[in-house]
Amino acid sequence: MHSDRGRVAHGRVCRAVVALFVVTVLLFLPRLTDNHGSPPEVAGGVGSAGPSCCRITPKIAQRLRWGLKAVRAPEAWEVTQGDDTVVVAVIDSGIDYTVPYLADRIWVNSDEIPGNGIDDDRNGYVDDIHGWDFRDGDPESLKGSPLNWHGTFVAGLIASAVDISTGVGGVAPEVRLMDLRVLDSRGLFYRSDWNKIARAINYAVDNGARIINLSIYTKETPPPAVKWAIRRALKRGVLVVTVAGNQGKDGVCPFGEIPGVVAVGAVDRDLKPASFSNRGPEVDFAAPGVQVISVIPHGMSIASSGTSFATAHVSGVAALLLSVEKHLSLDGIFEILALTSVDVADPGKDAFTGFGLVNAESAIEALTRGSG
Ligand SMILES: [Ca+2]
Ligand SMILES: [Ca+2]
Ligand SMILES: [Ca+2]
Ligand SMILES: [Ca+2]
Repeated sequence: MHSDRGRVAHGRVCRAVVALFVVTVLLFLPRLTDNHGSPPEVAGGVGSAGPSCCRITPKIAQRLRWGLKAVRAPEAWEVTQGDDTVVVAVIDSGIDYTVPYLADRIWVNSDEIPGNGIDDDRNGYVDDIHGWDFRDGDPESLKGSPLNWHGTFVAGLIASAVDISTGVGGVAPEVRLMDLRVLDSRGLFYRSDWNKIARAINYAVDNGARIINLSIYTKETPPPAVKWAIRRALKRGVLVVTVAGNQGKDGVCPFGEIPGVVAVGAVDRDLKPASFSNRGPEVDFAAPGVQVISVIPHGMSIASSGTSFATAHVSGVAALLLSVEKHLSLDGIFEILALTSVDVADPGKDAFTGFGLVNAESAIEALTRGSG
């Protein structure tokens, strides 16, 4: 009996040791196989300073709703809140479109039957009903690895429903959002991910997006495949909007150095350039990027800061313009935005804010005057 019990106990210990060994190997295996033992090199990620305020009372909301007011979105809504045929691709960390504010805003690929395992529209992606998760290599941001909050927040600033009590509201609440996830659960991407970004850009262009919102920073010059994809997007008349960057330094992030890409700096509610906002001759416009409100996965609203969020405001204003005039060229969009922006910071075009703070009301007015 005693020796039997001893053998049983010994067996249990052995099994526990073996199990521990297996778990340890499984935990470290992915790291060991990535880049032959060294951790993958971070090439970029979310363009934000992180969430900073997590409980929004109506009073705070009223104060923080300054972003929509500053770009004169409510005035522009008298003409248009956006058209559901205008699609903005959000290349980011994925969108939680089950958040009620975003539920009806997600783009639906009507040529694709979801969940049947067939690439019905033969675009190379099986069951891509709202976009594609290039991070996981699956059709769905909400399944697989957990979402970083950033993409949902950006999507909300572009097109969420407007809710006065929480301060949440997108600049163009009736346009559609294409969800192209490239960032991981930490909001990062790695050197080995550049081709995912190139493919996401190509997907946006090939599947009908008019605007690509690229609220991600990169530490290094994008490789030729990405530059080629961006140039192709621009040639096809797809507006590419990106961050100035959040390092508070001279020189914008490399996406913004590519000719034709719109680079956006951040201002605060006094319309002063944010201290973190990078500057340079490539900065085209400024928009609200300090303590702006939007939603995060599971539906909570928070306030956060970064040129990512300024970028989303400019995408929203451009989406309103395209909602009024679908055949507007990229030069046309740029010209209207430049002519109607409100001069802030140093007089005239300046390195922090470019042509100035985008103004949806004046832009729509100029467009309807021009085409009427
Ligand atoms: Ca497909
Ligand atoms: Ca299908
Ligand atoms: Ca996934
Ligand atoms: Ca200025």
